[in-house]
Amino acid sequence: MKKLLVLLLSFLIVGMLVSSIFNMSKEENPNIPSSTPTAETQEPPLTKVNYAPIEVDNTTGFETSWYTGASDANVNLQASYNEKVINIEYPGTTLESATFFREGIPFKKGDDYIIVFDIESSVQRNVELILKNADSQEILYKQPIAIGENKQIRVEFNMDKETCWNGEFLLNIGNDGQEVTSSYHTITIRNLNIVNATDSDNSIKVNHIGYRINDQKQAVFPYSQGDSFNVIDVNTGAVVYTGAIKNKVSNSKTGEMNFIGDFTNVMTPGKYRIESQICGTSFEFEIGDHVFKTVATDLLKMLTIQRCGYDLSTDYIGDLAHASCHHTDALIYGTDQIISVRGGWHDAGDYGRYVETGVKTLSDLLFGYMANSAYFEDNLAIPESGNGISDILDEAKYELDWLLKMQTSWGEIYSKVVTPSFAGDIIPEQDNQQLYVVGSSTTTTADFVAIMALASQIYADVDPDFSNKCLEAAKLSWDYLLSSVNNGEIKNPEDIQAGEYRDSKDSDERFYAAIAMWSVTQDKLYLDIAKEVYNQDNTSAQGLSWKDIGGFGRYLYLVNENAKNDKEFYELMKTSLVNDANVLQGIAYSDGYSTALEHYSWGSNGSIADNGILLSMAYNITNEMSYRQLAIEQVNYLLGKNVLNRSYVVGYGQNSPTNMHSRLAKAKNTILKGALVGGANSDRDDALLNELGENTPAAKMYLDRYNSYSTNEVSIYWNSGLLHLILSLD
Ligand SMILES: [Ca+2]
Ligand SMILES: [Ca+2]
Ligand SMILES: [Ca+2]
Ligand SMILES: [Zn+2]
Repeated sequence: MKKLLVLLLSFLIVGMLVSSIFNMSKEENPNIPSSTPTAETQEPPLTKVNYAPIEVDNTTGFETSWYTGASDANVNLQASYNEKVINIEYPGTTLESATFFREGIPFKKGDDYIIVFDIESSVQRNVELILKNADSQEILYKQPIAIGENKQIRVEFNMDKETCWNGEFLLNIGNDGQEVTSSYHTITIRNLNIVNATDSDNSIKVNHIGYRINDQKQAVFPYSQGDSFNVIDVNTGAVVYTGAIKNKVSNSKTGEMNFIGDFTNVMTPGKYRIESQICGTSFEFEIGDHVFKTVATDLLKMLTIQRCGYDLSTDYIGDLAHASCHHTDALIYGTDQIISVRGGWHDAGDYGRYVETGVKTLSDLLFGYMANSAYFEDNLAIPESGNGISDILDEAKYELDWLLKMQTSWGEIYSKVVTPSFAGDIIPEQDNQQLYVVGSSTTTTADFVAIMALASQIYADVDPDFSNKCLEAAKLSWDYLLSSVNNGEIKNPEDIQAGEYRDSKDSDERFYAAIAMWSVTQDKLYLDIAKEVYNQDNTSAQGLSWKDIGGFGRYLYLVNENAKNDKEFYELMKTSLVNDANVLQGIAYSDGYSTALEHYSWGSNGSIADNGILLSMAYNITNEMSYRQLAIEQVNYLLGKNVLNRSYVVGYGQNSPTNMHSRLAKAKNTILKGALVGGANSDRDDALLNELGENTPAAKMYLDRYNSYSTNEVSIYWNSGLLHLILSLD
């Protein structure tokens, strides 16, 4: 009897309490939404783009983190992945008599959270949702909820207190003072998600620029509990496509779970964003035929900006306008001889000029032109626009003309033009140090032969005189090369601080040189030498980087109309290419972003572009569509579909670098628009990276800081790689 009286009394008190909270207007308690949304009501569009889900269910299917508690009540919990059924045998005397909770949720000061779950009860009743600091018991948020039939609860919460690492989600599910509550009933909770809406590292990842109409289109989601995503037309607000979030991939390179949403079927040109109830909203992007054209143009014009020894007015390069620089004669290191080596491109964030990287860059430009010669016309607003020649060939010729100056009278090629020390953060025309021509090697000599032979082929129609000049130069250096053995990598003298670009293996350069000579002359002698080089070192046909560059030779062979006449060597080259592509495919398939990179070292973005080029080459030779799709995914990575949700091309997409390591941009206090930065580097090659925690996943080892030169520098040969990739696909 006494117990019943206490019960009745507490029903009354709790009932009064609950009703007073319910009657409180939104103005009095801003934490209470004016209406509790249900699954049926349309959510207002989310305004934030970054959402990080907090793991509220473990992923093995066994529940470990959720509990029920009772003081004078009797409840038990049947929990499975994604569903918790609470049996309330006896509700106790107060709403607080029974609880359902989970601790260990971080609530960070200033961050916004979204909490979404479905709840139903076998009887109509009231419960109370509480977010609190489990250590201090301070209540952070409180909301009464009336439940019965299944409904969705959605709460938005801003953490305005000090960060609390042991936050708690709690429902008070004891006696709410209503008759019905005192009888046995169940409460079921499903699809519970707690999302940090401020965290920038976890959101829906898309290519920020866009997707071409017929390409595979995927977004990467950080989380899924069987939910779907919508593709929204930004202009009309209409949902144009709904798809499932699926294909969970555990990604060790990003430290995440990745889930994939495919919207390849959206093929109407327009501007879109992707939304999911749980993960929020992606950046906006385009679907269209020519989405990469503008970025490709600026990728090329970055090379114009890098021109050395040329007066570049604002007409051509805007804020980055600079006068002619480094045009004095250079001393040949260790001698008193001087030569004129004016011209060429500054390599990167520094003002050095290097044959190794120049030839890689030129290879990308000329192969890109071969793949897609109509892409750029004569109108890019560079100094040679309007001369009747495609501007990509004009830009390439600026470097080729410089390379010709690096040739000795006996055919050997000098390796670099540098100053004794790296310039400070000054504009190039203020760097008045003595110029030195340093070193020579068989790698740079073979590089020279390859690119001059290729240039002779490419310019034959547009500029026959130049084409002949290139071929003569190539032959002179070829003869020197044949009579020279590998003279090893070039190390800088002690009193020269410059990029080293050390390359101890010259078989790949020799292979490329021999194929390029064969390609332009069709003289079998060169092909025989290429085969000889390949037979001695079958890695000589691999690589698209400044160091290992033989892959350009391999592809140049495969696309030659006479290649198939030598069926055996053709198949050898084709198999070599396909094998390389299959290795990359394996790597890409184990990564939710389809990134074809195993190790994130210095210049990872350049490697990703190069690997994309290789996949694109494999597609062109085999017509195997999966290679092409993966090649496109490498473009997507570089333009924003990556763990950091960053476009790595300065000035393009959201969240692109603003503190790129470029002396010119720094001295001009502006950005180097159109430059691809080096990207994540798990080798910690600059001191700033030590600010990132010991366990930072490889693909997140990036800092948009000027002094993180090993992640945020620009270079001509990373730019050219992405440009070549786009040209090969577009
Ligand atoms: Ca032109
Ligand atoms: Ca090399
Ligand atoms: Ca090499
Ligand atoms: Zn210069």
